[in-house]
Amino acid sequence: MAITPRPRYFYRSVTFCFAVACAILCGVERAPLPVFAGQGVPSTEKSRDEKGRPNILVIMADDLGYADIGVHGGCEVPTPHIDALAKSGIRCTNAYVSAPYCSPSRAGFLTGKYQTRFGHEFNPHVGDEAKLGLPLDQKTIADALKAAGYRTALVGKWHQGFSPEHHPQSRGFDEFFGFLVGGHNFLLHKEAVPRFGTAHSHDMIYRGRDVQTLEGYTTDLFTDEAIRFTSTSADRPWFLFQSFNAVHTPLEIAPHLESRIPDSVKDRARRGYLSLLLGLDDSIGRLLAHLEATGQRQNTLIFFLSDNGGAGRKPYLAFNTGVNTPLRGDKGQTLEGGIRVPFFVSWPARLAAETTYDHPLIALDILPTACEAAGAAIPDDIDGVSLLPQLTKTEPDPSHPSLCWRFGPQKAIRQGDWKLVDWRDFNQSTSSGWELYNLREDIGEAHNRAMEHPELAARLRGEWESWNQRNVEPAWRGSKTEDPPLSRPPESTDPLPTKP
Ligand SMILES: [Ca+2]
Repeated sequence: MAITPRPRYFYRSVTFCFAVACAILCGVERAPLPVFAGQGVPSTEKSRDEKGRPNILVIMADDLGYADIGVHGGCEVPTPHIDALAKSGIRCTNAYVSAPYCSPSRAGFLTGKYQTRFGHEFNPHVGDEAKLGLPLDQKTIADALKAAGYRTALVGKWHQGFSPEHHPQSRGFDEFFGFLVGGHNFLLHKEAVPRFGTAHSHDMIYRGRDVQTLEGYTTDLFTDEAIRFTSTSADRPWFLFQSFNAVHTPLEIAPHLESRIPDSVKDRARRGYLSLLLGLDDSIGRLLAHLEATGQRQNTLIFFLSDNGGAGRKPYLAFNTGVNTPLRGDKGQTLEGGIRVPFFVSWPARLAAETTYDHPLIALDILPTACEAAGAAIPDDIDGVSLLPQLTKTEPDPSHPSLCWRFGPQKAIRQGDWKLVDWRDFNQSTSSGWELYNLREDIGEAHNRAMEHPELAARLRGEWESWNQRNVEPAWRGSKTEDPPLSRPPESTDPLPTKP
């Protein structure tokens, strides 16, 4: 459980020195911090409002393998900045997202609600993205913090709809720099012609609602933008959703990072993944060093997580080589590898460093936690709960009696150490049926205990069924790989059949 912390100033000093040293070693001079008119020398008072409210930063990685970061044992390339961020606060070891897939997971985080309650069960696929997206009657974390007086921005991936009504600036974000769909290439060329309609919507990066012509590396450009947004002098705190698309496909190898990938890694796809991971880690280091240098780090509440698990090496699971060991399964599955993610909470002014929180929590909790920290009203119709009471105690209590998932035919419920799960591979026509695992003893979900504990399995199934009563039919169907016929109602009653 919680580790007795050293004096906070110790970690502040270590973290700052480490961040500065790493920033120098990793070539921060390659992209110096921008200086804007009227800013002058960074002030330690910048972005602090009279009420002392924190800035709020959510750093989301995309399809990050659970085991690929140093703090979880990854060693193929170092991730010193992600690791330092974990150590600067609380590493949550049983943290989940509400879906094993990009768009529904993000819809859950953004609203604080199980996305199956409002039909956002699957990705809005490219052909339909012009009309589909986060349902317009839902409010986002940006809406809540904007209403409380925060400046709000989204940088990077949106994936919550393409239409003007679904645009981030229609959903609570004052500023937007990034792309609207589910993926994007990383190496940008000014001569490229923007085009929409492919899986990666190449070269469609927007500032606000205007397409940009850009050259560079998207991970770096998104970090430049984050630094710009958090450098703007203001008497109001800010909320930034820093939504990196690394380490999602395409697995492009950046020329400026390739020399840091070990020669021992021969597989080109894996080399591409590690290139994306190096770029992500460098960027997080640069952003955190900026917050430190501008006096904002202490009173910035930072969440770091991935939107779902690594995609492994299964081509039908958006192959990215991400490694989730010791967890079983990958992106797209309700096994632990799809839904349990790296998750850290760092707020040096309020939370102890070098600690862990081991009870189950879910990304739905970010919205109410941020609202409580900001003194903002917490919406009363959400499923997430504020984690502050747990994270600020030395003996935290469980925040949720149970957590539940539905993703097409796949289902799961976690209660204490036990998990009941019905999962499938995208290449299988049937799901597993209900299986029961004790995650404390069996984190790899290797030993199905359903036959040993039929009453427990039946009770958990009943609780999942009760939870499911509050869900609705999907507002649109997923692709036939993620949403196969076995989970669908008869075709004649299906209002939104999948596009061919
Ligand atoms: Ca994802």
